[in-house]
Amino acid sequence: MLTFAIIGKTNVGKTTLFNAATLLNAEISNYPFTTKEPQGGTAYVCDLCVCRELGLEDNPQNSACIDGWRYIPIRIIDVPGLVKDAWRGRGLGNRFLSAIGQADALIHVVDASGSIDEEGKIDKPGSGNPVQDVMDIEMEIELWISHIIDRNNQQISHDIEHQGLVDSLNKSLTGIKTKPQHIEQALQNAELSEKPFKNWTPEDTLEFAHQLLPVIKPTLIIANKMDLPTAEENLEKLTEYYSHALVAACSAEAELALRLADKSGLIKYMPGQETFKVLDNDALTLDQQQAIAYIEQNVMYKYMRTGIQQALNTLAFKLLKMNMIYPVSDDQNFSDNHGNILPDVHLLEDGATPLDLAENIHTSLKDNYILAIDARTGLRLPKNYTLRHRDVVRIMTQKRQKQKKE
Ligand SMILES: Nc1nc2c(ncn2[C@@H]2O[C@H](COP(=O)(O)OP(=O)(O)OP(=O)(O)O)[C@@H](O)[C@H]2O)c(=O)[nH]1
Ligand SMILES: [Mg+2]
Repeated sequence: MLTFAIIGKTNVGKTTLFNAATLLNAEISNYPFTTKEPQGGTAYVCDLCVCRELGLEDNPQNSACIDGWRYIPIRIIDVPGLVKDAWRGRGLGNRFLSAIGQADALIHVVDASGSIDEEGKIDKPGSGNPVQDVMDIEMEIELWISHIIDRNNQQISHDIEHQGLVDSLNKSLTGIKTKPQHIEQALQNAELSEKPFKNWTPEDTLEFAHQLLPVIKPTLIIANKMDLPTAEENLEKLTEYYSHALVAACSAEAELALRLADKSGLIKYMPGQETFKVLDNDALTLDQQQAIAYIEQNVMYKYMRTGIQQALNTLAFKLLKMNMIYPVSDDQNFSDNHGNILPDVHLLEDGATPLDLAENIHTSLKDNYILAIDARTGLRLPKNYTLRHRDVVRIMTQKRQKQKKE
């Protein structure tokens, strides 16, 4: 399953965002280091479902369809707050850095209101430096990566003789999900492709880690706490400084409040939407009315939405270039063998073929693969066909063809 890790300094709102996205109740507080262990949960990415376009009433099995929007589960991990020198074991140590290694992409939360100091303690809004905060955390991860390389120096030097530099480095870094092409690209960007590994300086190793990080962990920066007045100026600074990256304006607390209010039946709110509807104004306490007015005024009118659902979608569809593919067993009825219409959606990377889809469903499907059919047109898809976002595909396997003949 696609996995996103939520990273950032302590007290920036990671757990609030995690709770909003998963509606679990991980402990939230304004003490530094409230979260002590990485914890995982299920969130969703969503896009328009094909059901309406095809005029079908669907019965989703591995995902959900709400008002014509298909929600696909992904895993998110709330990583405890990082501080300077975490890679050396400072703060809560570096043991949870490995949670970052498992992730396909990173959600880097920063307190855009500037309400935390260098150490992550709550301070006067506007006094912090969010641009520096992002840099500090990135530096920690890069130092951690270079530390892995340093630790494996002897092994890498030994392996190079048989496998070459790319494969040896890749072997030492598989724990953080590298691929040989990532290593090659980072070596090139760091201008280290030709330099013998034995001559690398500590600066070379760090530069390699710096180039590797964005390649292996596409990152979305979440400028959080946008509901606070001091955030707007910092958002501008963040977008300017990180012009090469995506910066999303969010209010995790507003999203959490809206989702909770929706869950308890006070309002109707669909994550990602620009509006919400109060169902029964009389049922709201004064506090609740004030909270809703605050969110309307400081988040919804200003930024159109809380930003959380868009952030998850942007990571999946734009940064990781995932496509939603609908496999079906019956291409006439767009259903599985039990008659469920458009039962499943699989997230596959851009460039994936029908054979990749078969493998993603089950390895046995890949082994018995014969051909794939585009369910919309009934036409056979070439083996090297590149699947497109929202394709509906029937995979035919050997066994099924034999059964057909009988
Ligand atoms: N105004 C405002 N406050 C927020 C927002 N998101 C989180 N907070 C507050 O920021 C404080 C820290 O939130 P947490 O979610 O516990 O932060 P964290 O990053 O998980 O902190 P650690 O686990 O200690 O690293 C809490 O007081 C939250 O209520 C937001 O969007 N707006
Ligand atoms: Mg936390």
